[in-house]
Amino acid sequence: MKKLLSILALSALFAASSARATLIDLTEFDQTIGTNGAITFDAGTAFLSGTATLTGDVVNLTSFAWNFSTPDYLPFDDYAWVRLAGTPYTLSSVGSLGNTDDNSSTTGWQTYSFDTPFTGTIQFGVANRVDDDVASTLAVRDVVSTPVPEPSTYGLLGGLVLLGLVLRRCRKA
Ligand SMILES: [Ca+2]
Repeated sequence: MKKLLSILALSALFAASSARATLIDLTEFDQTIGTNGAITFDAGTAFLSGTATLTGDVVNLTSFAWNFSTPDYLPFDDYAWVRLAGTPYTLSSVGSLGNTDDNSSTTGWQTYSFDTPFTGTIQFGVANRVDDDVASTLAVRDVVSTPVPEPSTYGLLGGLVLLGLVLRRCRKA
């Protein structure tokens, strides 16, 4: 009986401590398509092009992957951003990638990791600048969150620990 309880307690402990990372479904985000824009989804990857945004609320976001690609050139300084709780951060731009001879450049897949898991409204976006021609693309995938253990898990764990202590005490008496 005690062995069984120990196993149960260990199982509960494991379940509580190893809160598994989960992927957030980007298709549940709100899409805004502006001028000459489009958003498409391919196996969990969102492709935003032209001028478009993808906005949603996340809980305990730990990381996401992004890739900015552009066939545009200066002074048509298209750019891509992520906005966290209203504060924008530029991911990349035509200017930062630099003009290329073949008019096509890309950051390749990059991982954006949070030191502290982010909870709140997140927006991914890409925009044309100067004119609406020659669409740049921001691709986003692997939007990963780490769920916090549910209160019921803590309750179960606490109950099992208490039961174990009581049984141990009874045995000693
Ligand atoms: Ca452009």
